[in-house]
Amino acid sequence: MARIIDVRGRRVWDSRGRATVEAEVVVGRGSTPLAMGRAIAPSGASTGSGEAKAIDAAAAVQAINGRIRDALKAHSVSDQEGIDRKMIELDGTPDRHRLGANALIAVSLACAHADAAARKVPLWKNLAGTRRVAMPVPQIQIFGGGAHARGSVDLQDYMIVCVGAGSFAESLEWTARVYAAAGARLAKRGALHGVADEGGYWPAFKSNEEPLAELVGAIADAGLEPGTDVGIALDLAATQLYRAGAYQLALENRGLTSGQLHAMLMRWIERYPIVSIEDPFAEHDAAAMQAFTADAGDRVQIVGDDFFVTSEARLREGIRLKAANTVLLKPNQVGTLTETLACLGAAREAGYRAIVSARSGETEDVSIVHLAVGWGVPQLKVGSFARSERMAKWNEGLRIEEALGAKALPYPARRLFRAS
Ligand code: 2PG
Ligand code: MG
Repeated sequence: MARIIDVRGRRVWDSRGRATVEAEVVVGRGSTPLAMGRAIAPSGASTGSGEAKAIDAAAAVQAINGRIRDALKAHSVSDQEGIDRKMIELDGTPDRHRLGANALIAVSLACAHADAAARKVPLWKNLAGTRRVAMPVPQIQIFGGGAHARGSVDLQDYMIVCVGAGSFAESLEWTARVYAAAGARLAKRGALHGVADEGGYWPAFKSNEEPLAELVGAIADAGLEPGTDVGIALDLAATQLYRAGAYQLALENRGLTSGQLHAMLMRWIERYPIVSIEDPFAEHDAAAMQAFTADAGDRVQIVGDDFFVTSEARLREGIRLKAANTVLLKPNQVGTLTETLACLGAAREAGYRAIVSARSGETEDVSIVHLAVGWGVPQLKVGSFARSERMAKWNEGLRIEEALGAKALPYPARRLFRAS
């Protein structure tokens, strides 16, 4: 059994040029090093108030090199739950602000990598064990707005889901075509202004609905059938829109009540091939989530991100209320892999869907792809189809799909999104 010999932290930089924390966990038998695992904490821009709190990167490094290292030395690296519990106890705060959720997630993930490395298997395989797994279906951003592109469209993510694709690789092939077509359309009207935080085109539009029509146009330009081949997924990140008692659409100079926003989204579902809507209402607006789920939940996936913040307790409350039908899993929102898995377990028990997601502040770390595959989560969201912190993850998915080969379970896109 491999035990933890050393844990070290390092201050590194993320895709927004902000400091973050990397952890390395060295494991061995006796004092002889056998393997090392490494992971970097991501960070969000549109964060839910219920998220575990990241602390200053330098302080997180200090916590790793001090209290966390002391607590984890000699611990069995295969005991992920014990490792995570130990860090949670050591932190002792409900929002993990003493040691920092960034310190915790970096170490938690680095331990998972070290365990896999000691067994000489990829992380996804170590997590899957003897279970057969499928490749996850990507949600890929084409236009980025909201908190990731200040002063542009109000909605945060306009994404596509290749609902008719037969494999992960084919989903990426189609996405490349749609992404290029969307860029060409913007260029044609002189509105190509670079990309937002997650690599989606910087959205130069006059309304929040216009990007939907543009997406349909881009899908068709790419030679694909809107709805049949490629559907649309939205993340409103609506907590960010809520000010002074209304959902503010600054671009359109108007504020909407929950009821008006509900009506607008219902209209959009009628008009466009929308298959998934994330955070359609603010994190506190459970009544609106409930009403929307009752109306639209049998037609589209309704995803809670800020609404659930990967918290098992918040998800269980949402399940009780029948609010949303899908949970977004972001390990750094809660702090450890064990807590993320607990949230996934609660979702599965209740028949809720799950999506593993990266953050808007990312790095070359590709752990998230391994988690989705290894845990058998059928969907993955890591931003757009540009910038290497995003492409590194899509490319890692291609490697895993190749390694899985014929042993993979059927690719779940059509089962999830198209009634056959
Ligand atoms: C989200 C994420 C990723 P952030 O809201 O789903 O798109 O953004 O990491 O800024 O919370
Ligand atoms: Mg979100």
